[in-house]
Amino acid sequence: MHENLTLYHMGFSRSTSVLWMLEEVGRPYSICPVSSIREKRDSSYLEINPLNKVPALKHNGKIITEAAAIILYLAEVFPQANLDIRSGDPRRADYLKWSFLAASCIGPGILDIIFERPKIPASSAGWGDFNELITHISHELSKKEFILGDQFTSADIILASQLGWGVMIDKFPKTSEITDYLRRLGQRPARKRILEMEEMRQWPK
Ligand SMILES: N[C@@H](CCC(=O)N[C@@H](CS)C(=O)NCC(=O)O)C(=O)O
Repeated sequence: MHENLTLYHMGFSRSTSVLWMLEEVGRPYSICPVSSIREKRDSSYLEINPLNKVPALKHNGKIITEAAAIILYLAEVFPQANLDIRSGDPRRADYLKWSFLAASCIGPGILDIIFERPKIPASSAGWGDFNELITHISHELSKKEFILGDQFTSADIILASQLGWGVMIDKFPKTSEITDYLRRLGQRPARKRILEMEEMRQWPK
């Protein structure tokens, strides 16, 4: 069956992670560019995403938003890409943990650093202490090639996309485990294509 996939995309943004996922999935897709300037953005985009945010994906007429949700969705609907960990697999718990932790804790933690927001008490921040979170991730990455072990999954796309923004910032607590992980993933043909398309020269080489 011919799949109809359109990504509403803004370069060098959260939708870059979905672009990477689409390249890994390997099905034909089209890109509908969305202006990064709100005033220049077509108001009809609000029908795609009432929150006026990218990315959004249209798949066979159905819209899905939220970068991490789109990535997990694509992994599930295209099982041939082997990027999903199905229900019943004992690795499923970690697959969900890393996907959600990356989107809901690492991403906002990085934004706090970028905008130099006052530090939230560890008891209130979803990630506790950000340095401890990075130490935990680095420890996990020191033991394996991908976040779930030997298999590259969409959890790596969600996690590495967030860490990739982090390492571009001076104040991010960069570790060799994270840099090595990003370097490894940067060797993937799909990731290489995205790095070129989006001119992401800061990705560790
Ligand atoms: N929670 C959303 C956040 C999306 C988001 O913040 N997108 C930014 C780009 S990185 C955006 O649309 N910025 C343009 C704007 O708000 O006008 C997701 O993870 O997909």
